[in-house]
Amino acid sequence: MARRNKKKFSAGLTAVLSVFAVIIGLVAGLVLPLYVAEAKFTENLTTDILEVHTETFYSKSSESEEVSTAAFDKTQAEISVHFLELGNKYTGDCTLIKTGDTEILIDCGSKSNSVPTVKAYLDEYVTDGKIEYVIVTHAHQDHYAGFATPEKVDSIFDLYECKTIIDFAQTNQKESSTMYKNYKRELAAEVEKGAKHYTAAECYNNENGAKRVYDVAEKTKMEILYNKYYFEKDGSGENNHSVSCMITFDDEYNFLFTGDLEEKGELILAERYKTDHPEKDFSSFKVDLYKAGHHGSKTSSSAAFLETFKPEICCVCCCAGSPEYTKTNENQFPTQKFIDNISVWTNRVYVTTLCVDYDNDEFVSFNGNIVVWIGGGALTVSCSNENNSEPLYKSEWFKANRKIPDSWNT
Ligand SMILES: [Ca+2]
Ligand SMILES: [Zn+2]
Repeated sequence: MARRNKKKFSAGLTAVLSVFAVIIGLVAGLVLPLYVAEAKFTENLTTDILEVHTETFYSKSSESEEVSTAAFDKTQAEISVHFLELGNKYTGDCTLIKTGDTEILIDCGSKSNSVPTVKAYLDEYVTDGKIEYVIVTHAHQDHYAGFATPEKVDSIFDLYECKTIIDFAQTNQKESSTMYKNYKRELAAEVEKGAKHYTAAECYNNENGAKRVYDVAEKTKMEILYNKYYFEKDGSGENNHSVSCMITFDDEYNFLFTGDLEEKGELILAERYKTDHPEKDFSSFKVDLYKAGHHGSKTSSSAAFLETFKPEICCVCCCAGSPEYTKTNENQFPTQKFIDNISVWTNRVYVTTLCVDYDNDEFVSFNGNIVVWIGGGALTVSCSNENNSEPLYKSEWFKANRKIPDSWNT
């Protein structure tokens, strides 16, 4: 009896389950594709609609002034550009670009004691232990300290297998400078282990195995841009020796990095970029992302340079409002001049770190680690500081320390 009942129950259950299976099949077969199509369609709509989903995207086709607030989703990112905080009160650059298993690391400042902070971040992304491309823009501590550590301190070259290293072709550093000697030693050791090393001058000239344009990944190109100061020293300082590059994703998105290049270098770069690219229409050509030259200094991001590249998003690597270089408030990074110049093109300006009390070593995240990434056909800015993912002009620091430019005042 019990057995029969059970069998009867089982037969009934099987029938019910079969009906469910048919329904689930129908849902999976018919409704889900519609849902997915709808989701894909929605991604292409304006940001107003996407706000319903609590995420806002900036997409190429959108004219909206909305800024993104979505969290970084590395499983969705086809390419991501990361501007890192450096674990101390000092301004410096360190940018990671990742697409697939390929990473490009541009610079590693601000001090040798930033290396553990940078390593903790990189380890999340450099999952194969190999950094395919390293660019060292120029021989200033806030850009190359992480490569130029004392012998007993691990450098980036000690920590990762760096495959291709592209660095500055000129420097005013003396051979006797401790940090420069450290750099040469660490670089030579990495080359000894198999790294390829080229200067930006060799890259631009396609010499000695170096390339001007690298196909770094399936959809990603990296072009080393012209700089007169790869070929002759700039006696006025190190900044104009900076290696500059344009990274292009999917023939559509352009990311521009110019190290600490200053106005005279910028103008030469912009003019040569136009003659090197006769196929581009510079009345409409834009870069989607520009790392503010020289940390938002008043001597970089010059008006004519920006007019060539028309940045849509700008990230500033600095400890904002720090007296590290000057006591004059308006000339502290990001400077008033920089803000006035960039404001002509965009109000989407983000800043990594904020100085609180320089003398007492106090600093906090401004936007924190900033990630600009492409996934699902949209370009999104994500900030590690959950309390501030807004652009600079909305911040209390900005309101207290900078004059709002006319073009941001609408
Ligand atoms: Ca890798
Ligand atoms: Zn710098």
